[in-house]
Parts: sequence; C-alpha cells; structure tokens
Amino acid sequence: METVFSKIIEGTIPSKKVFENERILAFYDIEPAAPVHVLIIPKKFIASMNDVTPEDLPLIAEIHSVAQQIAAELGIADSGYRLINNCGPDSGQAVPHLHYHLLGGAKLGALTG
Ligand code: D5M
Repeated sequence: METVFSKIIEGTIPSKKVFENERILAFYDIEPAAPVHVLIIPKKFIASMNDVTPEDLPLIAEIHSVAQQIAAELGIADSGYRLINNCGPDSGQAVPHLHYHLLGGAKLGALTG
C-alpha cells in the first residue's frame, strides 16, 4: 500500500534521516511534539500493530534496538524518552504504515487516555 511513509522509503518524498539499514528507516517527524521527535518505521509494509505477525517479531525487536541507539546518539538516553505506537482510529493513527514515535528532549506531559 502506498502511503507518505512508502514514498519516504522510496525517496520520492524527502525526509531528514537519522538511521537507515536494509530493514528500518528513522527520520524526524514533520510535526514535532517534543524537542526530539523521530519516527522509526520498518521498510516492509505492515499497516499497523494489528498486522504484526510472529515472523515480524525479530524486526520489532530490532526497532527497539534502533530506538535505544538513536536515543543514545541524540543525547536523550539518560534524561529519558517515550516510544509510542498508535494503532487504529481511536489512537489517532494517521498513516497506515507501522511506525513508532521516539519522543524526548524535555519533560514530557502525562499520558492521557
Ligand atoms: O503519526 C503520523 C506522524 O507522521 C505524524 O506525527 C506526522 C508525521 N508525518 C506525516 N508526514 C510526514 C512527512 N512527510 N515527514 C515526516 N513526518 C511526517 P500517527 O501515529 O499516524 O498519528
């Protein structure tokens, strides 16, 4: 499925990349909600967390490892950060391609629900 994120992966939409390998891409969110706001996405199309299969779990684990690495590189590992996945309409998921928000760089507000 073509989304803004598949176009970023293809390079037809520009992004400010912070990490890339064969499986994963991370880039700055265009609408930052914190001083550090990076999106981490699999290059493989997975629409949402509901569509993650057991075969995808090594990829999901690697995304956590990449988040840890980016947090360290951007200097927020010790001060702290959040890794958020929005899944489905009630969460506000706007882009139907699995992604994780890495947020930090300031004291973050309380989670609301
Ligand atoms: O988050 C989707 C996020 O994707 C939202 O924070 C804006 C971001 N976004 C949308 N288009 C772009 C481009 N072109 N570059 C960078 N970031 C982008 P969700 O969890 O689906 O609400």
